[in-house]
Amino acid sequence: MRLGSILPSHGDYMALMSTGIGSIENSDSKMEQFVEIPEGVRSITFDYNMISEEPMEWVDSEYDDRFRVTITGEGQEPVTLHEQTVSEAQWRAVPDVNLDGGDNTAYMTGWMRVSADVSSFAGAGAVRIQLEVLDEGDIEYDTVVLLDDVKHRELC
Ligand SMILES: [Ca+2]
Ligand SMILES: [Ca+2]
Ligand SMILES: [Ca+2]
Repeated sequence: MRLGSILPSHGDYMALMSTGIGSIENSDSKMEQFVEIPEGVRSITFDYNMISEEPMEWVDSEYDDRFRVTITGEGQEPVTLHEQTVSEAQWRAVPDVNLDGGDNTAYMTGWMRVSADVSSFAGAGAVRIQLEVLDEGDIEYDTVVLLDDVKHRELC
């Protein structure tokens, strides 16, 4: 699978989440999974590449799409493991990607590796891990997040 000239960070496959294509009513997109984090697991790691048409025209505006990863323990409030907003990202142009709507100048963060501490949830029963790509302020200018190489890491 590929999006323009963008290739997966590992292997041949990657997952795509979007505020446009494939999302409900052309807006937010959500993936969630209930998992048990085994005793001794310290962190989860994943790679993501955020692509958006909001840059550079709408950086630091009220249009500020975001990618957010949260973890929620049984009966607890969600804890944010990672959040990337359009306004806070470092962007580079991807001339061969044009998402539906918006304009024709798309930018990407490039593949970023996240390692998030989940040690306090290890051995504590089922947790919900939620990944969201959120439209903030508009639904015209879309944002896509590519995901790859999701893993957990044991304490050693
Ligand atoms: Ca477009
Ligand atoms: Ca743009
Ligand atoms: Ca948007």
